[in-house]
Amino acid sequence: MTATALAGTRRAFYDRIAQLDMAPLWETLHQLVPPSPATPCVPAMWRYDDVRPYLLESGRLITAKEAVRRVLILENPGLRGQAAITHTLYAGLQLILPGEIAPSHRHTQSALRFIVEGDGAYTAVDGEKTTMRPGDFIITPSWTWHDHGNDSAEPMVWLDGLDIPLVRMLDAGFAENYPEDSQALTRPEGDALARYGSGLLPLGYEATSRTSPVFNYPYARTREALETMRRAAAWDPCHGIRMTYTNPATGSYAMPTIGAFIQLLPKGFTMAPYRSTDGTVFAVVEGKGRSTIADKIFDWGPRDLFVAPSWAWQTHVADSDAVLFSFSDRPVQQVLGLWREQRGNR
Ligand code: 1HN
Repeated sequence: MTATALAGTRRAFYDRIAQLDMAPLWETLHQLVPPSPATPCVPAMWRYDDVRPYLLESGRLITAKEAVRRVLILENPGLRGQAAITHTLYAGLQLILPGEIAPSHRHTQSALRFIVEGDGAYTAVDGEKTTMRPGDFIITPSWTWHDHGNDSAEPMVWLDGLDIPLVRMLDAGFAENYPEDSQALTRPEGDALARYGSGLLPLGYEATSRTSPVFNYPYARTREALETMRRAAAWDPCHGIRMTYTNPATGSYAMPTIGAFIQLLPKGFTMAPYRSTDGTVFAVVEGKGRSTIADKIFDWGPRDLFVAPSWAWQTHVADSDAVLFSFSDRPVQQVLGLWREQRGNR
């Protein structure tokens, strides 16, 4: 048989087996097990100044109540239409205006909030309210009731991060609405932080879930920790001072599916190149700088957002002291034994 004849015979064979819902592995084997991650996710950046007018415009188009959650999804340009910023994670910017309530519901998807703008709106999670301030890291564990409200006089905006694409892939999504807009509160504000987040734990406490019992990690405390550490700590050549938000009862990540980090980059320092298999979303809290992600260069300032795909080289430079928040699916990859990282030379 000539090569062309053989190709034709194979094609006809593929067509025949397709009718039995079968396909030849040898045609796709190399794509199925690439030598290194071949993600459709691309490096991308959202400048807050570009996005903010549209966010406020959405506030004139729909109420928080009608929308349930008034969010503009940050779609990775390589993953359009999938509500995904990386292959496993969703990100969006949520707006809640003075006087509004985003009604209570719960779902198996875990969520994090990182507060971007405004001061004094609240979120209620699992029977407790917390006031949100810029830079606060707040979690909504899987299957906990949560609603948001804005009793302040200003619009409030935060970054939402959820494991939606991951849970979708696992077909493990459930959701339900609370019978009223606001859930019943069973504990005073600050209870969880006092009880579990003060270097103390209740006598005999045993973790009943993988998710942290602390649900607001206030920026004031985080920032103070970074500031104190900088005086003693050696800077990591790739990360500056980078810390993981943890579950105080287990020492592990705050949530089982999403890892979150905060890092201080010193002024004028060029970080060494770094890459890891967890595609990572970054939110700039303070400072100005530049990140090279694969072949893209992003100049960033406060409130800007960018994403680094799996296994893309990243290098950060801070023009002034800078604080970056970030999140990824690292806990999932680590528990499955899949996570890899590589450090480059400066
Ligand atoms: C959700 O419940 C929130 O509670 C935000 O604020 C974004 C995106 C998809 C599905 C549920 C929230 C969400 C979400």
